[in-house]
Amino acid sequence: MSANMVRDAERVWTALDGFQIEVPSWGFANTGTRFGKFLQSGAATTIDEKFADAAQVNALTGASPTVALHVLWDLPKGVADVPAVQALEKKFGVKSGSINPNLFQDAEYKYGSIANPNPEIRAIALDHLLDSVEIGKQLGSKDVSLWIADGSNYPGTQSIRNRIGWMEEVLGATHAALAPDQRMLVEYKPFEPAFYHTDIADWGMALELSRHAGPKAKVLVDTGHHYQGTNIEQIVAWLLHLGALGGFHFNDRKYADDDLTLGSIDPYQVFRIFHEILSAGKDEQAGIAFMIDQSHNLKGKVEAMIQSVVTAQELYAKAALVDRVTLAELQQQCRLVEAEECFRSAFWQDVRPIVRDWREARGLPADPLKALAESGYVQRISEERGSKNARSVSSYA
Ligand code: LRH
Ligand code: MN
Repeated sequence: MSANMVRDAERVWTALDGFQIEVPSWGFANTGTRFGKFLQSGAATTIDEKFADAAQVNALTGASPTVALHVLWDLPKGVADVPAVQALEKKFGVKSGSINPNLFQDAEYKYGSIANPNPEIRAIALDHLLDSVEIGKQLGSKDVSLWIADGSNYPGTQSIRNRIGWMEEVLGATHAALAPDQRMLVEYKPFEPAFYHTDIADWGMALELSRHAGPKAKVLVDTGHHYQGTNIEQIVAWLLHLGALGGFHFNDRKYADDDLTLGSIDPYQVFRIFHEILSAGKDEQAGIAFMIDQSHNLKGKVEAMIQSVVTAQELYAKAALVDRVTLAELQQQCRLVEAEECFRSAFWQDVRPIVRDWREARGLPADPLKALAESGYVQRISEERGSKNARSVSSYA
């Protein structure tokens, strides 16, 4: 093995030993679009099944020890469901990760939740946020991750200014309820389900709202929540510079918030984001939450989740191979082509053999997807869950 190969292996192994990415419970459930759902017999419908699938992904990849929970989908009885979730954590050996409130599906949120003109509705939304904070406290979860779908569909129908003030009030009260080691992550999204204005539409709005809320509020970057052509890694660089980057929802897209599997359309995008992260100080890197946020409408859900974790590991490993010392010199001297080649050559490098060796050295299967196929896990859950899933509705409306 050449000295370069030994150096590369060390860099990749060190990077992978520190890399974890959270999987979303809803990524294992039957999801669809407004045009329908293609039910899968093996899909998870109960929180038990979601923990079982998350544990399978972690067992085969060694990189996803936590599962993100959506409160109304996973803890419909709120705090009362905490003991049951704690029992599942013990049974399956994966911890509850970020707590995601649901402020978008209930009828009373038609004109918004925390930005709704009606103070009673805002109070209901705040209650749900405070429940979510309490659930996080009892489960020992660090992050309460907020996506606010609020907005409007027609110009002139809502006061954008008033809504900012209402959001600040509710987010301030939510921040005040956080435990010392808890954080709230503010996610932005330019549109959908609102199609004229969205109250938290971009990183600037999320940044100002999190700053106004307090020091435990940070910005969450969902890679699918940007207009075409947006330079996402530049937003990441800014948020790092401002100490405001809380974490990511990774997925991929060709058009809008398509929630496709990570790296399936533009893997170079994820590589460029990881490069910004790995170029940051160790303390800055420490607080950044990596999470997957996808809905697997066509692919097998457990396969797609394993494929996404493996792809994230490979792209993180590639980013770890960038010779950042040489790159900094070339950038400083504006030696453009050499700098680009220094940067890009890491992306072109096939890290899969090194990653396979790392897996085996860590007692993990060299090829997680192959191991899943050989385990018969998907066949087993399809048989166990098939009849129940067959009864669930496929139409969206
Ligand atoms: C909104 C979003 C948000 C989740 C939801 C499942 O598009 O990205 O993070 O709550 O997807
Ligand atoms: Mn998201």
